[in-house]
Order: sequence, then structure tokens, then C-alpha cells
Amino acid sequence: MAKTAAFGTATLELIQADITTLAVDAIVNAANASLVGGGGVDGAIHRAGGPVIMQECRAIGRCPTGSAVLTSAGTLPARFVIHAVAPRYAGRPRDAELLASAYRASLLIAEDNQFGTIAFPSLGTGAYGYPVDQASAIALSTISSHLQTSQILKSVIVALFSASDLSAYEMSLEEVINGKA
Ligand code: AR6
Repeated sequence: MAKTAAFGTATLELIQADITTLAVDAIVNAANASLVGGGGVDGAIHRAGGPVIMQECRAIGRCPTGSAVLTSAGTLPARFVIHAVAPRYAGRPRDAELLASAYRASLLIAEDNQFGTIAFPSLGTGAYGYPVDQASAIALSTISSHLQTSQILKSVIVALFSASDLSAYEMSLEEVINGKA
């Protein structure tokens, strides 16, 4: 099953990893709209990056669902953190729009800042309850269609925490490659 694919001039890669260990231009955080921190990947990023990230989040204040903001990365190996807010899953058509929007907003921030390499976690599929088979299709179709026209991003990694999430994303990548998603 596919773990990598080329879109435009960029590579999309699926890996199983703790996103806080990745030395990329930016890692994406699965944040909440109040930017107050929490559990899951948000908790891991603030723990590993130290208090600077929270100070910057407080100064920014809010990040509406479906959008994203940029902070520095404190003591993380990455250079920056893009905080993106997925919807709390409720089975509405709007959830899919908001999830795609959270990915797009992150990709636009990366390009505005000339980042060549970024890493996403599986936004929305932990505490916010988005079913991973649906979320992975939205994530990968949004990222791949964005990369078709991007000149700046060279590498997008999706870092999955569990083997079962990696499998779900591999299946969705296969569908994107075959033009079904
Ligand atoms: N590296 C990569 N992925 C991880 C890591 C890690 N270190 N830790 C967890 N995951 P979640 P959400 C995976 O709950 O659903 C927070 O409290 C995890 O297994 O982090 O968007 C925020 O403050 C799951 O697959 O994000 C918000 O309030 C994925 O990351 C809320 O949760 C996303 O799970 C956001 O919920």
C-alpha cells in the first residue's frame, strides 16, 4: 500500500511517528479555538516545546474552527508550530468543510512563510471524534490538490500516532492516487 506520492513538485509521505520529534520547518498542532492547550498532540507539543509557545498563543488569543495561526516552536526540533483547529465531529456536512479548511489554512501559512517541509498530525480524529477513515480522505485530498499548484512546499509529512491510523491513511492515499477521493 502506498506511503508516498508525488503531487506537483512536492512529495506527500505517511509515517508513524511522534510529531514532536520531527525536525521540519513547521509541525501542525491539533489545537482548540481558544488556543489554551489540552491533551493529545496539543499537550505533547506544549510539553516538548516549553512555555514560549503558550505565551505566543495567549498573545494571539483565538483561532476560529477551520483556521490556523503560527507561533515559534520553543525547544522543539521543528522551527515553527502552525496551530490548526478541526471541528468537533457531529456528522454535519459542514464538518468536512471545516476540516478541509483547517488543512488549507495551514498549507497557506506554510507557503506565506516559505516553508519547504511541514508535518501534520491527523487533525480532528482524537478528542474531536472525526472518524479516521473519513478524515483521512479529506486530509489527503485537500493536501494533494493544494500541492498540485504549489511551488514552495517540497515535502508534506502526515505523522500518524498509531499503526491503525497509518493503515487508514494508506488506504485513503491509495484512493487519492487512483482518483477516487
Ligand atoms: N504525534 C502525532 N500524533 C499524535 C500525538 C503525537 N505526539 N499525540 C496524539 N496524536 P487530538 P483533535 C494523535 O485529540 O481530535 C486537544 O485537547 C492522536 O492519536 O490530539 O483535533 C486540543 O486542545 C489523534 O490521532 O486532536 C483540542 O481541544 C490525533 O493526534 C482537541 O484535543 C489528533 O488527536 C483537539 O482534538
